[in-house]
Parts: sequence; structure tokens; C-alpha cells
Amino acid sequence: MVDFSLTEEQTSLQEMARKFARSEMLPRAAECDKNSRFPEEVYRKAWELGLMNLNVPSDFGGSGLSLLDQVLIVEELARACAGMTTSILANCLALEPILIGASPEQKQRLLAPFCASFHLASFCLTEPAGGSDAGALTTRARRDGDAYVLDGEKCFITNAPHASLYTVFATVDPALRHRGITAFVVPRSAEGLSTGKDEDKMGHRASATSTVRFEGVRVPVDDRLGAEGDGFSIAMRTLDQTRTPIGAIALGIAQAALGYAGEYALQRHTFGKPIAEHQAIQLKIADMAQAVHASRLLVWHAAWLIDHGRKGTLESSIAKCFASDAAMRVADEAIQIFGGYGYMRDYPVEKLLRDAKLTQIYEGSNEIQRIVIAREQLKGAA
Ligand code: COS
Repeated sequence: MVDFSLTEEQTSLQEMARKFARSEMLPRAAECDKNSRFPEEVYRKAWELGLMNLNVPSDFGGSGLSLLDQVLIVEELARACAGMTTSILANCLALEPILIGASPEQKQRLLAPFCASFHLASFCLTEPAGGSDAGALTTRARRDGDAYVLDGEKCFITNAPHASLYTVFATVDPALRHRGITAFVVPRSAEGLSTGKDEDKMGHRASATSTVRFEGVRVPVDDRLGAEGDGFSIAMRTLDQTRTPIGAIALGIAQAALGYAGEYALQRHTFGKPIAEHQAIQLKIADMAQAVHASRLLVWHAAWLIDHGRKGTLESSIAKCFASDAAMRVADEAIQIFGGYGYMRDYPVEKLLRDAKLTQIYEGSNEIQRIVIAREQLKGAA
């Protein structure tokens, strides 16, 4: 049976997220974008409403939502501000390796504090020398008695300057490539851990991004997730879960662009009538609407499959890749419909294009998504 109707609970989650996005996020979006301000007050309110830690099961005090529930929320938040949504979602990305790789004792110890009070966590995989080739990371973890000593640097880490916990991927032996990668959790207070300057980004300027440096950071064996060498699989399985919500961020951006473009086209007049009555504009609106609808179906489908026990490697990459490419096209067309006004920062659409761009790059560039899609597709063809 295929059923696209939402339950009453899902509709109310969607409405709650929409209300929060409109009342708390949208009014601050332009100012935070302009000043590259990290609106912690918004993130704290999101936590209070249960809009953070969406993937943490209720046993640990989390929202315990299905992935489909999560993407419904994420689309609504991203319609208001993709940068804030990235910061709100970063906990899900950082805590997922714990959900996947931690022991029951570690889960209780590490997850419960995030649900008891407001804290941020960061996922530390990418390094200055490379992000796409995750198997070649160089941050070292040397065993020393009952601890590991971490040395290296991570970059482009969301929320890093404000996080209290970092999930970190390091190698016990670079010669082993992906088989040497091991996952750890490291608290902010660890000696030798420091964060760099807040990056000045093109978009997503309400979220904070920086390097994280590890200089002789001692991490107890108790804070290793899984066994030595399990880290690569933990990272890949994490991304299988989190790429669909990135598709939902892109979808939210595209939905916002379509909404603004439609409203503007109905009120702006040229040649004696609203521009919405010109076919040149109607054709654009039609293509934008198709892109939004197709993105939503792919995002919902990937989420539904994962909720029903599928690994979702193929479908999450398709949803992320398609929706982010679509968001770029839709935001671009929205600017075109606004004409010169669309290029001005006084109007909301140029921000959408800047925000859309990152969705083609982070959590695996769309070139990497295409590699994953082709490999998964060809497996089935063999
Ligand atoms: N789930 C579980 N295991 C996986 C997996 C997945 N989705 N994908 C790959 N693996 C396993 C493989 O089965 C293989 O296992 P074995 O050692 O048992 O053979 C191992 O991992 C290595 O896989 P593969 O050979 O495919 O690795 P590659 O080095 O070719 O890299 C890609 C694979 C490109 C997919 C990976 O490096 C990647 O995702 N890169 C992008 C990273 C990224 O998204 N960075 C953004 C950071 S978050 S902002």
C-alpha cells in the first residue's frame, strides 16, 4: 500500500515547526545573515520545543521521531532560514555516530545530557587536506595505556565554536586507510582541544563554522565508539541517515523561493498586467513547481524507506543530490523573476541562492553523491 497522507501527529509537528520558523527564525534571518550572527536564543528555543536532537530516542529523553517526521520539520525550518536549520540539525549529525556505534552505557552517559539541557555537539570528519576522500584522513589516534592521544585538525565543522562535545574520526594507522579509522567522543574541556576563527561564509551565515584542532588530546578508551577500525563504517552509516534531512533543507529553500516568486509575480505589473500572466514567467513557475514536488517525493521516499529498515544509501544520496541541485535552479529562477530587485539584499531571494549552494557541497559534495548513486545502482545491475 502506498499512502502519502500525513497522520494527525505529523500534521501538528509540521504546524509547530512552521509556527516556530515564522515567529522565531524568519524575523531574524536577514539580520543574522547580514551580521553573520549565531542566534543562540533561537537554538535554545528550538531545544525547548523539542526541535533539536530529533533522532535521539525517547529512552534517552530525545524526540524519538521517525526520519519522515524529521524531514517534515526540517523543510519548515529551512523555509525560514537554512543557516539556522543547519545549526539546529548539527546535533543530529554529531549524535548519530553515538546512536550507531556506542555501547548502551555510553549512549546513556553521552546522549542524556543533550536532552536534559541545551548543548551543542559537532561532527568532526572533514580535514583541510580533503573531505571527499574520507578514508584518507590524517588525524592520528595513538594508543597510550588506557587512553588514545589525538593529534590533527578538522575543518568546516558546524557549531564547533559553541559545542560542548565533538564526535571525532581519527586513524590509528594511516597505512590501513579506511580500516584504521576509529571514532571517539571528545568533550570541549579536553586539554589540547581548540577551535579556530568563525569562518566568513557565502551563505548559512547564522550557523557557526570553524576548525577544531587536537594537540595531544587524551581520550579515555571508554570514549571510543565501537572497536578500532569501526570508524569509517560508523561515519558512512551516519551519512546514510543524515543526507535525507539535507535534502529537506534544500527542499525548504526551494519551497521558499517558489513562494516568494509566486507572490511577487502576482503583484508586479509589466505591459499592463501582473507578470504572472506572461507565459515567460508561467513557464519558470511551472519548472520550479515540478522541481519542488519531485524533491519532496524523493526526500519523503528516502525517509520512509529508512524508517522501514532499509539502509537507504542509494535513496538518501539521490534525495540530497536531486533536491540540492533543484534548490539552486529554483532559487536562481526566483531571482530572475524578481529581476533587479532579486539581486538586492533588501529582498529575500538572493540569500536563498547563497544558502542553496552549500547544500550541493556539505555532507558529501554532489559529485560524491553521484559516485555513491552509480556504485549502488551498478551493484543492482550486476
Ligand atoms: N555503510 C556502511 N559501510 C560502508 C558504506 C555505507 N554507506 N559505504 C562504504 N562502506 C564500507 C564499504 O563496504 C567498504 O567496506 P570493506 O572495508 O569491508 O570493504 C569500506 O566502507 C570502504 O568503502 P569504499 O571502498 O566505497 O570507500 P571509498 O574510499 O571508495 O569512499 C566514499 C567511499 C566516496 C563514498 C566516501 O569516502 C564518502 O562518502 N566520502 C564523502 C565524505 C563526506 O560526505 N564528507 C562530508 C563530511 S560531513 S559535512
